[in-house]
Amino acid sequence: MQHYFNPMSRAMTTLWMFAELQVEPEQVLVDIQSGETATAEFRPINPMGKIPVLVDDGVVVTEVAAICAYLADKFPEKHLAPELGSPLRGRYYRYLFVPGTTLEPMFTVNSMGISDYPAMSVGFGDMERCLTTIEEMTPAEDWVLGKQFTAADIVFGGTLDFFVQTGGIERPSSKLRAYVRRLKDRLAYQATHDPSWH
Ligand SMILES: N[C@@H](CCC(=O)N[C@@H](CS)C(=O)NCC(=O)O)C(=O)O
Repeated sequence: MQHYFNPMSRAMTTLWMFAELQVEPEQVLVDIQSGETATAEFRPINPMGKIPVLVDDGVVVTEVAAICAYLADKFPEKHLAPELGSPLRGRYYRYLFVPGTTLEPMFTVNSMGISDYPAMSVGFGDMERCLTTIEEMTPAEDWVLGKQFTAADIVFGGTLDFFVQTGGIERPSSKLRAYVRRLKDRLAYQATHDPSWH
């Protein structure tokens, strides 16, 4: 497996996923600052010119959430996903998908100072709804599926960690701060993140 990554990117989340699995892929460092994602070598791998990318036996997987979900299913013995067919799978998917499809676009638009958009038709609605959803979805104890830590915590929790760290969430609740603290206390988080984030 090749993992195309850069430490100053969303690929930190997939790096963390590998650390939780205790699996070591071949790491391919992509210099996004110098435009390596736009080269003739990289674009055929991901026409979006984005990292992270996972290549597993010739199969290309892009998107943080898809890579984490793929890896959790590839290594079922690590128990980073609820079993196939379990009703918990619905909750698991919700936490995997809501960050990239709904929260990230809202926080990006907000950081650009754009407020003139049709809340009814854009997928993210508005900031008030996103913050209420985050608060409702944040677990008061343990992890998003209860006692079992899963890839959904890496994707959803990792996104909240980033929003808090970068000021996107200006006033995180004590419940949210405690959840992020639990994530940061994990050895695999600490092994993959710069100490200034711990
Ligand atoms: N939707 C993608 C976003 C990936 C993304 O935006 N990656 C950025 C780094 S954080 C990137 O590769 N930028 C390089 C570029 O656009 O040239 C995902 O979830 O993986």
